[in-house]
Amino acid sequence: MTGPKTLDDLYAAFDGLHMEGGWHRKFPALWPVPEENFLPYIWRYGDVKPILEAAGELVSTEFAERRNLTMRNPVEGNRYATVRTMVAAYQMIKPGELAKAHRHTPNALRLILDGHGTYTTVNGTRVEMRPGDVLLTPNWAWHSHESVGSEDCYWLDFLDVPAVHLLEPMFFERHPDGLESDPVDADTSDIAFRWEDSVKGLEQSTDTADGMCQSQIELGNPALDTIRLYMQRLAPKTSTRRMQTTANSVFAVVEGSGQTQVGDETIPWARGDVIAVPGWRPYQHTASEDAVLLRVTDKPIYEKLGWLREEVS
Ligand code: 1HN
Repeated sequence: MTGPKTLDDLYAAFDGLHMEGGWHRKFPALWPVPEENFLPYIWRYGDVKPILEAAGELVSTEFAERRNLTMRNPVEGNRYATVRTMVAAYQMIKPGELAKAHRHTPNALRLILDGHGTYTTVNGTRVEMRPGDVLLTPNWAWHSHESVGSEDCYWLDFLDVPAVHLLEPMFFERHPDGLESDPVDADTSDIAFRWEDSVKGLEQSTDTADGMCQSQIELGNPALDTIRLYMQRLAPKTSTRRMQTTANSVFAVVEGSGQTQVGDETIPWARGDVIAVPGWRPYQHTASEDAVLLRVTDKPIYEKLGWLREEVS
């Protein structure tokens, strides 16, 4: 035998070949249930709005193109994501400003918070952005935003950019002409979920998402290849059941106030806040007053791959 004679020599030989024995790993490869990784966290609109206002004075859209502030999960080593597969951002646009057209493979959606007179153009269709509306920008769709009104407009962006970072199919380009030519105005569109329709839908819905809300409607089915969207109404002074799911969620508070228990933490929230609920962390909501949450979840990824596990207790 000419190979290594001792265990130490054997392991040194593995190292030399950039290999590792399954029985003496430096880091485990398998574990019984999902490990805690990304942290539950909240970004408060009340903290962010003055910062965005200041950015409005200091940073022009000429310079920044898009005045968006992404929310970085505070887990150590994370450079960008809000939860494993998704990033959320606050964005503000001032009267007369323009965010030029671009497209990218990450899927995106927006939830409008405040302001009127702003339009988004998606693949040649121009739609108004009104508070409570949810607007989609699917994979590789051109999109630009412009303000023609007299108010600052605030919204939330949600994208699957971190999923694209993980799997690496990133493509991005700016429109060669800056903007799409001759957009067509539309009030109803496949990419627009209007607030008044959500309110009506929630009044009529009997879906309680297994006790996770008083009523829920899904926007799209799914809204995007990687993202499902649910508007959820919570009844005042009542707690939902407790949910544990492998899918990640980001909740945006569309209306009302309350708190969410995630693991051992209790996180109070109000209108415009964004709450990161990473996968497999048990969570439960309690509304103080009538509340509506937008749940943005990467559930389609887990569904398609056979990795969705959910328990309600
Ligand atoms: C993006 O393209 C927009 O188009 C907003 O408004 C936020 C955050 C990360 C990456 C791309 C937009 C974004 C973004």
